[in-house]
Amino acid sequence: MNTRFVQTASHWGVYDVETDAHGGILGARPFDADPHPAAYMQGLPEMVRGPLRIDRPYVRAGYLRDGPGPGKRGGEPFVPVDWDHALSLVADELRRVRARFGNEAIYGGSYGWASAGRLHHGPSVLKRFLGLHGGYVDKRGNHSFGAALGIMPYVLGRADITNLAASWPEVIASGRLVVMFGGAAPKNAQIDAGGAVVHDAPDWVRRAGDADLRFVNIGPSRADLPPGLRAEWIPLRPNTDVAMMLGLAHTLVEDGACDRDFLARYCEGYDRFEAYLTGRDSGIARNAEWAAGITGVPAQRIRALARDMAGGRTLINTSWSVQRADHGEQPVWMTVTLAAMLGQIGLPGGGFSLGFGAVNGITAPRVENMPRPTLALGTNPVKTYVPVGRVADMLLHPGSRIDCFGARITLPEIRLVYSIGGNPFHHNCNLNRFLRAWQRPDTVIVHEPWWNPASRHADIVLPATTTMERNDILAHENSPYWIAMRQVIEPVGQARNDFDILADLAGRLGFGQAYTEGRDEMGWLRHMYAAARDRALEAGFAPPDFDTFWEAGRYAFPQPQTAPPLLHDFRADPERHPLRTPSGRIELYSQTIAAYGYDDCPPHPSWLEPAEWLGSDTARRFPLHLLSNQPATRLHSQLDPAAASRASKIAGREPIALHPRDAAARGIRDGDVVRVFNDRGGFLAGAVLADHLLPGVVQIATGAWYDPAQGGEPGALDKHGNPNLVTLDTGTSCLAQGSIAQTALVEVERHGEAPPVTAFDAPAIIG
Ligand SMILES: Nc1nc2c(c(=O)[nH]1)N[C@H]1C(S)=C(S)[C@@H](COP(=O)(O)OP(=O)(O)OC[C@H]3O[C@@H](n4cnc5c(=O)[nH]c(N)nc54)[C@H](O)[C@@H]3O)O[C@H]1N2
Ligand SMILES: Nc1nc2c(c(=O)[nH]1)N[C@H]1C(S)=C(S)[C@@H](COP(=O)(O)OP(=O)(O)OC[C@H]3O[C@@H](n4cnc5c(=O)[nH]c(N)nc54)[C@H](O)[C@@H]3O)O[C@H]1N2
Ligand SMILES: [Mo]
Repeated sequence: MNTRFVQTASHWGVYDVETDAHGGILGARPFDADPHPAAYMQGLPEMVRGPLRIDRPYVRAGYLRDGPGPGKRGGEPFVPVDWDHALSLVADELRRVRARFGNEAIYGGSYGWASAGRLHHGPSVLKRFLGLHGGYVDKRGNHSFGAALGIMPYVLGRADITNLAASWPEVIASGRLVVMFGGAAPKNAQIDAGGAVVHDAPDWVRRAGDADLRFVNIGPSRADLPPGLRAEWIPLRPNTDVAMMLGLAHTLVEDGACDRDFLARYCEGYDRFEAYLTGRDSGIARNAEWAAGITGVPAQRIRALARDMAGGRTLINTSWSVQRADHGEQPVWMTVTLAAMLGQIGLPGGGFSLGFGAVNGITAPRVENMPRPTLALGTNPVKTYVPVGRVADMLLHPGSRIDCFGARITLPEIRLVYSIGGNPFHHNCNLNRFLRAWQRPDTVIVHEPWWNPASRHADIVLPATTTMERNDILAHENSPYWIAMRQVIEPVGQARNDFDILADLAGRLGFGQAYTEGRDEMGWLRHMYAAARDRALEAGFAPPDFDTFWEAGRYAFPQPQTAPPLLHDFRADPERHPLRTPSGRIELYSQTIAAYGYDDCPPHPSWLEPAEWLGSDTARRFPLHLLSNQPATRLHSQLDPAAASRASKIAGREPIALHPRDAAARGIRDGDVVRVFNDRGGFLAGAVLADHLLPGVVQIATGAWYDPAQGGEPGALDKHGNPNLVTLDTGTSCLAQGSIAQTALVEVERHGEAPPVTAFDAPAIIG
């Protein structure tokens, strides 16, 4: 049979899709340079023509009947309309809202990973479009490492969080002891925002396992480091990392093992912190015994580890998950502080690292000055923003004031929400409250390829293409490649590219030329490529002209073998390379933060009790700490209906891991359907007994498509296993307002008669 292979790419890898003579999709084969392709590589070819594709534009029945206004989003059937009708509804509504309420009533902060590719990135084309329409309320921060983004400018004078991880070559060549809070689960290195090209984490793990290197995994799950590293596991109560780090720090002081020269030369405010640590200010010494009472780690073990750490080169890594919790700024700040006390910041294999292994390319030596083809976002005349996790507050309480990023902002009154490339019913916490909020605005417009929770909760649903139906370029700063992403098949049904949908709307609204600049898809790719190539040539690289690149399918930049340690230049010469903090040094006490006067973010790293944890009163009613980590079988909610994700489900539901002791106490057996709940809501899941967890901790991956027993009804039980029914939607603190998905207590019980899962059924269509 005549088949052909066409190269495309995704956040989880580059691959060739095989099609037959009639355009039928046969499957995908991995990129030739990729030694360990992602487990779910076949997911998109499998789903691209599946039954959940949205075949044409749709409007929620109540919206079509009544027009803009609050409505029962999520609970009503949809009515098919033609493109012209759908686009005139959108254009008219944008005009109406702008004229009556102004651009500040349009929320375009649209959060989400969308798909790989430098042109067809949903949230970016939306920003370009809404900026030209006069502006929009934007989001600030992200769900991934919001607390770190908020605190690091005060501590290190920088917010480039993804550049704060050590690299594998550095660790293997120079490391001795690697202490990891929250581990570095290899499943997470399958993806990168913008595209993973080569998956080499398993090879690095093998080399690290062979090297003379010791790993210590501190956290609630032994499974957070691969067995090949033969790590020592120190089980820790969730959200108590700061107490553990303080116990370690106190031991260094007791032993006289602090590097006082380093602290004096490179740091600001250590004395103030030490007064807190030793109890000189309060009478409470944060020593190993104190830490043991909070963390559940025996005091001798804390002391022994501190001594090991002081005994030679030590790298301390804290995973992003640790800061996705109440007061998440503190563990990040305390990580830097502990590393500063050891005095090895700037030395290879020493100091601190953040998010080592959290995404694919973060542990790779980076190509300096590698340009990327880019679509200009343009400017946003509206300056109002909200922290990304505070969208429900914004919709429920317009006009109220909140602190964030050192400012006090007033939450705007939003009438129209435009969302592309994200799943709000995946990324937001406390979904019952979020659903009430989402039903408030006049209009919600969503572009989506699939009938998933994002599109099901919209008023106007515009069917979007996937990467397989368009041309694009992959280029990521963490990966030394430019990759041609070629169109594999014709658009499915009436789907259109996000870029083209917005170009059409821009034309209707009178700024078509400004939006497209007269270029179509290939015109833009050539233009973006040419500009990036010019910069690459100036920097001494030699990418070919566009046609040669497109034909070859890739351009590989020369990748360095090693990366310099973080802050090595600052260490070498702090006067010539000061940090962009007020003192030019690492701030262990911040005058700026002191001046804010926040109770929930003191001016030096501190242990603050999380809103919910195993030591809190709430634990009497809800005695299990729920962790919701990133899934091994998909990217967030993407590819949940594909075979790899479905194969992982238990009785069709997302697996939740429980310690056998906790299961036995509740009469729960392996494979049972259980109900997980607290005062905020509940969901069903499939029980898996697992002794890799600390007793008292349960764990479920994020990303199961929200499947309420009654659509559109806040409070309805989710039948499929979405952890955000029970998570808390308050911010980390007044400083960063980051999301705190890892702070949630629950109870789990066996569920008798379980209703069928309907997450992967399309909604009712009428008319
Ligand atoms: N409980 C809990 N919740 C969490 C987390 C957690 O640890 N625990 N993690 C948080 C984190 S770190 C993150 S980053 C967020 C992620 O949250 P999201 O980024 O919102 O999750 P995705 O599932 O990737 O959503 C992407 C959506 O875009 C759609 N899409 C893909 N390509 C295209 C396209 O080309 N055009 C259009 N129009 N749509 C497209 C997909 O179908 C999907 O619906 O979740 C957060 N939520
Ligand atoms: N395959 C796959 N990979 C992904 C993603 C995906 O969807 N799929 N999502 C990507 C995204 S958007 C992001 S932001 C990164 C996130 O990267 P991370 O935040 O590092 O990843 P998680 O899997 O959420 O969490 C890692 C581990 O942290 C531990 N942990 C949780 N709470 C605590 C705590 O309080 N203390 C300690 N010590 N440990 C704790 C849990 O045991 C958990 O397994 O992952 C990325 N990688
Ligand atoms: Mo993330």
